[in-house]
Amino acid sequence: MAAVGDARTRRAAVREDAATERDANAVTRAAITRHGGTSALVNPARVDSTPADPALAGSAQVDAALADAAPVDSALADPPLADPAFRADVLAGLSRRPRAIPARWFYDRRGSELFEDITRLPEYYLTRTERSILSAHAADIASLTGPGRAVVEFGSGSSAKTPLVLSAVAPSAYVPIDISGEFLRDSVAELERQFPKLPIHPIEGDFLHRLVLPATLANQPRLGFFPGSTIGNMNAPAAVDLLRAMWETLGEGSKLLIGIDRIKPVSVLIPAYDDAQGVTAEFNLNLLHRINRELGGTIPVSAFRHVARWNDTEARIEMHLEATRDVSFSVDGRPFAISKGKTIHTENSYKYGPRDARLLLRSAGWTPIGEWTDRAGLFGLILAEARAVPAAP
Ligand code: SAH
Ligand code: AVI
Repeated sequence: MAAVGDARTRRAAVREDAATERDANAVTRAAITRHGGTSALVNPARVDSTPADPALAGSAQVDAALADAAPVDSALADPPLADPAFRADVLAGLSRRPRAIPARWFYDRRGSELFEDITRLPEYYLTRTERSILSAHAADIASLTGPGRAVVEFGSGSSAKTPLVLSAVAPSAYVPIDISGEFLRDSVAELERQFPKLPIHPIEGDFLHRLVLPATLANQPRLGFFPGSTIGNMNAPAAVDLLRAMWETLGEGSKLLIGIDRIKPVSVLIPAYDDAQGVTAEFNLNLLHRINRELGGTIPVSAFRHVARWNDTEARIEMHLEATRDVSFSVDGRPFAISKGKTIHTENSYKYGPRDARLLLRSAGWTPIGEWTDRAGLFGLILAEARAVPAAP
């Protein structure tokens, strides 16, 4: 079991665990619970690295990368230990065409802080709208869920909306799951102050992987909580896979309270993802800083700009980082080049109509039993139940 000390110790533990997993295909575990001894799955790293683009293998590019090396965070004498899954995703993502890096890597400590800043922006309607729906309908939600459930939150972040749910549903325990470990611990400390009698079992890990809930929750009914429209950051197959995995983790008869952002005019959507103060741009560009810091990258961050686009066919906001000039750099010693105008695709944020959202849930065995929205219909909050899929007629 990995001890949970400072960030460096934890990353080292995760790294060891990943090596163990590669060797023995074992599930790795660590605990970060204040209730002592309860185990929880921690970030079993994937090692599905894709080979580098052979077109970039020439020494001319290596020379260009060295010549172009800008003053970067990697100049730090003692860079933090890298998560092997982060390294694999970045190297594969920069090698494929179109270039794309999974959005979950936004969330180092700085990324989590920047996301919190985003939630307070006037243009970012999602957070305040969802919170207003939760406040207005907490009693209805509680009467449909019933008391005494263990609340399991996926991508809990600051847990800022959680008190609204915990106060309403009289939970038996709370299990926040997040990939952003330091931030998770700070959020838990704050919740412990607010709910001193509530058992809290945080899990630092990737909710896309198999999760094992603490054994003490074995016989407790569960309520999954997945707010913020984080489900929108996955494409439909990945979203269905995740919802199915949640079904398996939580079990038949469990409930899931999920926030899903709705399709709306582009004039509202674009500013929400490209705000006037440039906070979303900083959030997006922080991914490059993180690569430089943790993977020994030499990316000249100032040669990239934040781009947010609406893709109507796919019903999604896309975030990209666009090169404003031809750039060459290296990551983890591997050379890369990006021509002016080309982008790294960093995030999708899918938006759903109410029927699409319900269909998505049903596709994964979740039957909607309650639904709430705001007056303008900007955002949907759905309560669903894990039922065995009925036989088709
Ligand atoms: N639930 C909060 C935060 C949403 S931001 C809210 O509604 O405001 C998305 C959160 O999910 C971040 O805290 C991020 O660290 C976490 N996250 C993103 N991908 C994840 C993954 N694959 N596994 C675990 N946590 C993830
Ligand atoms: C976490 N997730 C739901 C946010 C979203 O709206 O897609 C992340 C985000 N990206 C840019 N702004 C906020």
